[in-house]
Amino acid sequence: MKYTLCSVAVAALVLTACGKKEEPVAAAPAPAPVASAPAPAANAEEKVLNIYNWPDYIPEGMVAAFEKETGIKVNYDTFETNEALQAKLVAGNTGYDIVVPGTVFAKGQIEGGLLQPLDKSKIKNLANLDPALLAVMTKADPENKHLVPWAWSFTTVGINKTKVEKALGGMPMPENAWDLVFNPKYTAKLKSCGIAYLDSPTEILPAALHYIGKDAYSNNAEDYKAATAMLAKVRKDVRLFSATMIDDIAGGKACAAIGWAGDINIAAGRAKDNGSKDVIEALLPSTGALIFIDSIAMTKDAKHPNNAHAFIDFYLRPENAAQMANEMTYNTGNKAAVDKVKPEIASNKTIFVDADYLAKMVPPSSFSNEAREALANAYNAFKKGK
Ligand code: N2P
Repeated sequence: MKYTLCSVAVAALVLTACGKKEEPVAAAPAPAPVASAPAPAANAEEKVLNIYNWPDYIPEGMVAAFEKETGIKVNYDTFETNEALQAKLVAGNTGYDIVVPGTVFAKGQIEGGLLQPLDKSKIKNLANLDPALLAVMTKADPENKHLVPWAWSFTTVGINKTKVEKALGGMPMPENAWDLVFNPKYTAKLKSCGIAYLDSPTEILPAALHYIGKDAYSNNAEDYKAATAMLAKVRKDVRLFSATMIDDIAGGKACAAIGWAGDINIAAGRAKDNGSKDVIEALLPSTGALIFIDSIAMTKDAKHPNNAHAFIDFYLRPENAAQMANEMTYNTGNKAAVDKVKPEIASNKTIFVDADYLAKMVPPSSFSNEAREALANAYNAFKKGK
């Protein structure tokens, strides 16, 4: 698995804001069969596709390129946490054809019948994917029937090194980067330049559990107590909770964050584009960061399955996967795209992770429904306490 995940290239998807979702057209009553009537076309589907994905996850122009090529109008909306997507799927009638859950949630969504299997015969470009990544995903989707990787990366500590060094005032950087966001010795100093946390129980608690030496995906509520006791000590030093912290980091509102490596890389690029000389980077904590694999899936009641398959196949083309890696700084697990990835992306160890570091990372697992509820309660209590 080390070797594979490392060798994975990148893929990408498109985005653009989508306007209002079109209401599905009500089906007309079927006419009585007539012997001479022609069979309906296999893909007689309205030319619409409704996608629900994370923000900052698709290169500009990719949706437009798909629309131009296929004549399919894409409505592209975004969600900020796995919890938000989960709530939509459970409520039902989402109106979305394609959603992109992390595998930590997708496992339960598959088991609960919220997602439907894909027709692999319509996704020829599946062959471009790294089998090692697909093997890791069988933990959530045992036969790789429902999920196709959109991108994988890891939750970690991101810093504005320039500001952090200044705020630490000569104190050396810790050996374990998680100390910067979890150890009061450091947070007390970094609160002056701003600490940001992702705003999600299933992002923060696993990192906290891992930091205190517990299983990051423990389903044991006793472990959550230990994690929240640790978190309580740094609560007053956390300035903001956000799933969209790119501009907060790039713009100087936060100097240390628990965030997604790709988004921290985007923040680094954005700060540079804005003329900042500060060094912003995603760190590789000595005890390991937490891998996530966000996966394309089709909702159980998708109205446009043919269009959904066409889009997945389009996304898996090597040139599109490479564009995703190059522009969004996430790894897509598309092997056929590797030689199209820019050298500065291919050599970035937070996108193409070295095998020895990969071995230290925490692979994704899952939580039971009860555990997720307990995590949410623990997290909300943590956030409220100050
Ligand atoms: C957003 C990336 C989402 C990663 N830019 C977390 N699943």
